[in-house]
Amino acid sequence: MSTKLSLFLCLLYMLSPALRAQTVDRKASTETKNLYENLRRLSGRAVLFGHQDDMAYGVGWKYEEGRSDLKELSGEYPAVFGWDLARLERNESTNLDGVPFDKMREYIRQAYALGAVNTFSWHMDNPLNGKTAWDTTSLVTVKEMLPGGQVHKKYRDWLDQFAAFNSALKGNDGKQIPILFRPFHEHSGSWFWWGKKECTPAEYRDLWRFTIHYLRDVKQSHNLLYVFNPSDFTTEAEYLERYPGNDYVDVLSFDSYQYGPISNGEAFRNGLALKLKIQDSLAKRYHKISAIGEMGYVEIPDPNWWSEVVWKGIENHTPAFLLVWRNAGYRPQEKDNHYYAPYKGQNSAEDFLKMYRERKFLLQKGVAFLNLYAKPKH
Ligand code: BMA
Repeated sequence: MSTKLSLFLCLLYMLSPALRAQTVDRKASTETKNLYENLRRLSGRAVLFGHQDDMAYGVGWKYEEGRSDLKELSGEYPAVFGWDLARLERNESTNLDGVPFDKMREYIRQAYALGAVNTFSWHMDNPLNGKTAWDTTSLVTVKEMLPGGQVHKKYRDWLDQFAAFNSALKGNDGKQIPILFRPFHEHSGSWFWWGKKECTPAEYRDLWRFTIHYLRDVKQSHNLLYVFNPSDFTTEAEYLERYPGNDYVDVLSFDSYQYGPISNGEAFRNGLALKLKIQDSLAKRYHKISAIGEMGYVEIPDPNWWSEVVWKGIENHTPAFLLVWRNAGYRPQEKDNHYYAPYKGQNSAEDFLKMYRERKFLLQKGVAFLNLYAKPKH
């Protein structure tokens, strides 16, 4: 082999992982591309710990500057902050859980300034009948949102609203804040209008692709990484049933909750491990990030849940992050206690701290040190 040819092959080999692992948006901002590459490289080395609405409220408090249940327990904010955009499409000033969008914007800025990651879900209303995300009475909503459909224009208007909110998300450094966007989540279940029984796989994929095309190419939003997110699955084929293709997904994720008694922990742990095994192997093959979009056990009654159930389900796998759902606390309407992250004095708090101290879970200071928005170091 000539020296030139071997040099060329050598260069190609060195470049190929970077070339194969491209963001859905080739024009994504530098910070967005860096975040993607850093999360990819982190997989298997650390699990970033995330929490929905962390700065907004917790168990027994709401909108108190500087507070966070996780910070009061561990001294640190989470590494990943989840926010939900439902009601943005209604032009309302607060989201479905009462978080004012103005405040949300500030929290997102703060999280970015702290070096943490922001992710969006969107429990979007049913555009066909104006009911909520949980309305499953119509089997044609997704079809009617596609080009030529009855509510296609309405959907474009909603995406315009999304893009306007999103484009105002600028950091103190003047840069557009990168966001992991997880639309139409838990699609392998049938509790949202975009669910498994509510639309066909082809309709789901078309809606996904249209959404990306519109945000990326029409609205020129270049700060988004796209997160695919089924809930239950037990085989690779099931996982991929509604997969829109490698050109449309940056992060592979799923949602998984433990329900019922503590003794269900073993089944939950095994389920977690199986899902991660399937997803990690795809992520490796497709050069994507693997993550857990949502996870939790309401009220965390198991004092060893983090070490014995969650960590044991994860330890042989490579999710880059996990996110636990919101700490709403007591909900008068539902008359239940609704929280998923441990807080000071909570039943599982010591066990969580143990995992945190062993660096199994990384919180805000850990990610600040890694500098996820800068060019990857190694
Ligand atoms: C659910 C619950 C609801 C909430 C919704 C969207 O799991 O937490 O109370 O409205 O998520 O955040």
